[in-house]
Amino acid sequence: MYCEILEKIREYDSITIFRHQRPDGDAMFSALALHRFLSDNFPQKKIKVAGKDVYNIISRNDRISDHFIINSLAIILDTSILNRIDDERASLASYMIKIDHHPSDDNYGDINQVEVRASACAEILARMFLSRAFKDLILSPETCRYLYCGLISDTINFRTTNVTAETMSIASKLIAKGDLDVSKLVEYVIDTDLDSFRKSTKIRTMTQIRDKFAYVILKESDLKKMNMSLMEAKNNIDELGRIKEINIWALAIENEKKYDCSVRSKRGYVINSICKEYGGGGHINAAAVKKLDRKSLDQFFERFIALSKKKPVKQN
Ligand SMILES: [Mn+2]
Repeated sequence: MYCEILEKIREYDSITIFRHQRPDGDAMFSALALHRFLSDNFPQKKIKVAGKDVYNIISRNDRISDHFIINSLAIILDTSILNRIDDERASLASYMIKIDHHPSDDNYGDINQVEVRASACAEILARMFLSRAFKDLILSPETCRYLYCGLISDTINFRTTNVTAETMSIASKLIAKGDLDVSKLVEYVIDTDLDSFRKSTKIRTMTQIRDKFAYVILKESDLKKMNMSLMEAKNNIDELGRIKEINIWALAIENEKKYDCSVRSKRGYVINSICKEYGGGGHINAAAVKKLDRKSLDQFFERFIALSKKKPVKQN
């Protein structure tokens, strides 16, 4: 598959890189890594990064004409479904390559490089760049740095259940090849500023516990009081993790009278199937739903309360 992707890259004079709406670190750093990699290796090609939304640490949203997209190869990163791409013009492109690690039935690409065992989209890109098919191409320290940032962003510095020996092996190669300062990059990507720290502290005090399920419901009025955006609030889901007694945790945020809810779980607690029933989706231990009314949210939570009391199932 990696050979086919490289063939397509060679074939096109212009390439547009896409990512999902409200990009997280994996989506943004993967886009930057791919942009850097392609620019280093194919300076004669025109490479653009599409997107409207921004990411808090670093962003790149190029101005791109319809004409450019129509004639370009589209590479879509970290985006499981077509209508989550942060520029609906992606489907205008003459050829689409999807590179993603989310389980999904939406094979919208002409090539679909979907590796659900990968901890991050950045892990897939790194594996591809390090693969035999790509061995004659330049992998610059900047590309390594972006990939490593994507990796630690999605895995919260290698804490999530989808981190594997392969993840660490790839991380190790990136550190060596890019001569990366690991502690500096953790500070850059993971550490919080004082303002966010204070807000997270407030959110933690709002935690409610039912059996082995922990959750916070943030109303629009709470966000207003804390002067917090929806996106900023969402990042706090991990604040509810790291509790030994808790197996599943969730953060619901009111948005236009409905609730968007992120859910996380420990290994052995399968939550994405429940999210799917409520119109959402995601990974086994990290999933989300959107636009639930209050009644559905309560029912949704009841499912996790029940599940949280059960013994974990085997999960590789
Ligand atoms: Mn990701």
